[in-house]
Amino acid sequence: MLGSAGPRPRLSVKKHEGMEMETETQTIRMMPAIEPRIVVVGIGGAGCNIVDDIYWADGSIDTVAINTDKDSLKRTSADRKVCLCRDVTKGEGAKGDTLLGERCAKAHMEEIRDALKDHDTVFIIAGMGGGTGTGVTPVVAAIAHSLDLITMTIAVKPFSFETQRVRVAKEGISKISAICPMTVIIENDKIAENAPNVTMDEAFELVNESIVNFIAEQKRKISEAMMDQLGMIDDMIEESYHSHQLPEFAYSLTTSR
Ligand SMILES: Nc1nc2c(ncn2[C@@H]2O[C@H](COP(=O)(O)OP(=O)(O)OP(=O)(O)O)[C@@H](O)[C@H]2O)c(=O)[nH]1
Ligand SMILES: [Mg+2]
Repeated sequence: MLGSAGPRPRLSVKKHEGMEMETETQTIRMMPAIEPRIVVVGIGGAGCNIVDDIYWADGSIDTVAINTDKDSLKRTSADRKVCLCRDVTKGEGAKGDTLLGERCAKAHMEEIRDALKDHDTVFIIAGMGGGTGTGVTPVVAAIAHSLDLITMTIAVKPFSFETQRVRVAKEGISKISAICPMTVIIENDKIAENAPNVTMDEAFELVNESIVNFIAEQKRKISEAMMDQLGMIDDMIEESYHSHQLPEFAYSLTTSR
């Protein structure tokens, strides 16, 4: 697997836990840690490589790997794996057949829905031009949409020398962006231009790393926005407390009675 030479220590992050702190006079209940419910779904070879990197980089993000290629899926580390139509693809991938990818995804819609539900935000990541990433991604984006999740798709465009795949990728990207307005296109070519002397695998690693960093940044922004909102809620509650907007049978401790 690219960028994963043997198991690395996984950062452990406490999920949604409150904490009690003892003082001399009282026990104070601290605010629970704010963790947005983010799930990253990697589809096909490229998507699964990137999800594997995210799995090892941040234990607080849920990861789902979806593939028609069972060996590739076996090598991928993720919280949840969805193997698509092993009987149909013999577990050997969709081999560039986007319609086959789409059909396989439609046969596993319930399993995919189950992996996405209970989250607020989903990032869908896939390389374009092959059968799995291109065929499955629109189905996953439509499921995310039906669940009302905040959805961003990150579609990786193949190198321009992968001529046949470039055409397929173009069609895939327009289909995906019609379903998911927040679609980000990452061009493998651009990275190769900026780092001209790298091998293809090294270029993949550079792109993958930049996507992992992008997701980390998005997570930080979402957490900050949630903290801000929590601050607003806190202020609002405090204001009603001090302005005596209480039910008539109640009283506030600051009210002089
Ligand atoms: N950035 C990046 N791009 C990749 C990586 N692996 C493959 N790609 C690109 O993604 C395109 C699609 O390849 P895959 O993701 O392997 O294809 P797939 O979706 O598995 O499709 P099938 O194998 O046909 O079922 C390729 O043409 C490459 O340009 C990767 O690890 N990182
Ligand atoms: Mg594949």
